[in-house]
Order: sequence, then C-alpha cells, then structure tokens
Amino acid sequence: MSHNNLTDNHIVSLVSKFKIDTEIASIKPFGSGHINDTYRITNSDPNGPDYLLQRINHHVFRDVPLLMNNLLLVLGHLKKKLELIPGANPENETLTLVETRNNQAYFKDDDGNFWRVFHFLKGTKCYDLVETEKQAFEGGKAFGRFQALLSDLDTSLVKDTIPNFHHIGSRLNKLQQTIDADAVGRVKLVLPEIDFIKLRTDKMSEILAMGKAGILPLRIIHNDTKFNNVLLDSDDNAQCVIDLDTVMPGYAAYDFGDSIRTIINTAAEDEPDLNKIGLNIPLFEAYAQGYLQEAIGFLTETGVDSLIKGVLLLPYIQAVRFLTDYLDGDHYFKIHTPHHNLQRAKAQLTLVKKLEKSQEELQQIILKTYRNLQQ
Ligand code: GN1
Ligand code: MG
Repeated sequence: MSHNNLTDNHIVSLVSKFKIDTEIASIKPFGSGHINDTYRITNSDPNGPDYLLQRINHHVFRDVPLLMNNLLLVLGHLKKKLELIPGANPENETLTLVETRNNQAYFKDDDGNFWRVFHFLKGTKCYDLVETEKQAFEGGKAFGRFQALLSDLDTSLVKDTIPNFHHIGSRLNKLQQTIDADAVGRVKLVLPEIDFIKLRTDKMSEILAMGKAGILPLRIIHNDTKFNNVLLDSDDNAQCVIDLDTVMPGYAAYDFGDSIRTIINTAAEDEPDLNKIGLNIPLFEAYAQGYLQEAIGFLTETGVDSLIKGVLLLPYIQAVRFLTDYLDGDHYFKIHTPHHNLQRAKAQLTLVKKLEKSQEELQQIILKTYRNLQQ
C-alpha cells in the first residue's frame, strides 16, 4: 500500500520519531479534509491508544512553527478552562498532541514536510451531513462553547496562519486577479457565476464594515466550522472540536455562518444536481439554539445581529475561493474530478440564492431564540 508516494516503511519510520511505544497494527488514510493528509494509526492492543498522524500542508500553511505555536497556546487555554468546569473532561474534550522524542510538537522530515501526531479519540464520530436535530443542536453547543472558552484569550497572542483568510475584500481581489490572468482559459466557462458574485460585493462586506466601525469585536474563532469538524460521542453528544489550524482572530458570525453552510444545506457541499440544494430550517433552528445557549454570555446585541450576515457570507466566500482555485488551475483544494472546484462553487452559490430568499425567516428564528434565552 502507498499513500501519496508514502510507503508503509516511510510512515513507520515517521511514527518512530514520536513518543509512541506501542505495537502498530495498521496505518490507514483517514478523514475527508481538503488540505492536510491524515492517517489513523491503530494499536495492535485494542485497549491501547490509537493515534492520528498528520502531514501539515505547508503550501497552504506557510509558517508551520507559527501555526504549531498557536495550536499549543489554544489547546493549553482550552484545557486550563475545561479543568475548572465541573464534570468536564479536558483529555476527551480537546485534542492532545504527542511530542517527538526530542520533546518537539512536530517533526520536519528531510523533504521539508511537517508532521505531527494527536491522540485519537476512540468511540467518536463525525458527519459530513447532519442527520438529526440533536446532532445540529450538539454541533451548535460545541462551537458556541469553543468560542466562549476562548473569549478571554488575548487576540494579539494568536497569529494569522493564513493572512486575510475570511477577508472578503482580499478574496474578491484575488478572484479578480485570477480572472485577469485567466491562466487556464476557464473564465469563459464561468461568466454567470462571476456576475452573480459581483452583484453582491457590497452586501457581503457588511461584517467587515461593522468591524472597522468598531461595533463588532474581533475574537478568537475557529474559522473552519464545517459540521465534520465536531466529534460526537456514541450518543451523538458533542465531545471535541477538531481541525484547529485556522483558529485565528475573526468575527463570531464567520463561525456561525460556516457551520450553517453545511448544516442547513439538504445536499453536499459539492452537490452536482443543484435542484437537490435546499434549506433544512429545523436543523438551522436546532443549531442556533445550541450555539446561542453557549454564546449568550459573550455575544453582544450587534454580534447577534451579525449572525445572519455570516450565514450569507460564508457560502459566498467559499464559492469565491472554489471559483478562484478553478480559474487558477486547481492548486489549492484537493479535487476528485476535473471540474470539481466549479461544481463546488456552483453548489455554494445556489445555497446563497436559497438563503437570500429565506433570510428574513432565519433572522426571526435567531432573534426569537436569543430573546427566549435572555428571559
Ligand atoms: C478546507 O481541509 P478542510 O476540509 O478541513 C479549507 C476550509 C474550507 C473547506 C471547504 C485551510 O478545509 O477553509 O471551508 O476546505 N481549509 C483551509 O470544504 O483552507
Ligand atoms: Mg480544515
């Protein structure tokens, strides 16, 4: 077996760099991420710990030492806060890194690749698509609590692992440059999508404007709150938030919107049949309930008002990113078919269209949930 040119021997030798002293039964590719490569290391002793080995994509995350510093800081803060909560279990509710034999948080190999290892949280599951209201509610709780636990962490300590990650102005500039360059001659295939995006640039800049005006506070947020970044236990209770490489300063509404993007959609992020894309309002309501329950302690009234703007912005910005990558020749996101990034962009823009139609209804649900919690 080989994974992206990696032989089993190579992986075994990588694993030997870390403080793992158990016999390994198997090492297999794991998960559905678009950026890093992840392998599950299974212990031959079923009662012993399993691990996740990850190669950090250093073309996407240009400064891995900075990223790992952020990660240590954030994990340390989360664990410290969880230790103070009666009944909480910091070991199961946050990720735990395994150090290298030289006491480092990551290992750099001779080819310049960066590797790290986490403890695998056995008995947990994650879903690409939400199936029940309970799952949506638990997802909301998990990300709300995540933001709440980090709300007292000094934003200046956490550095940008990808500058301007959710800065819509910067993303639109990048799209325009890519259109102008038209490196692979695909612009002619996407003219309606470009028009759709351009018509909405002002509306989609409102959160940034609120931030600039000083009425929306910058917080430490997750920045990749797809539903499959929450691990649920066997009873579908939220257990642990994962994929912390983009934890950076941002606005709470970005995380809310990015979760809703995957939760409210009745189809997959890259659904080719656009007719299948619709809104599941009960799941939205359940997520909002779980999220606001945890976030009510730190969210300002303006913060609550900004949430609906995040719901529209995140699928839009995601479409801009997919389309940019498509026009650039698919260098950023892993693709599984030749026009995958276009298919993803079209699906996300269809979702924006549906969300625009139901915007008022969704806003009323947020406000009603918030008011009920205030009483
Ligand atoms: C990437 O690798 P994954 O699936 O966790 C991307 C996110 C996108 C997501 C779209 C660092 O996340 O921003 O929302 O794909 N991560 C990065 O599915 O760009
Ligand atoms: Mg991610």
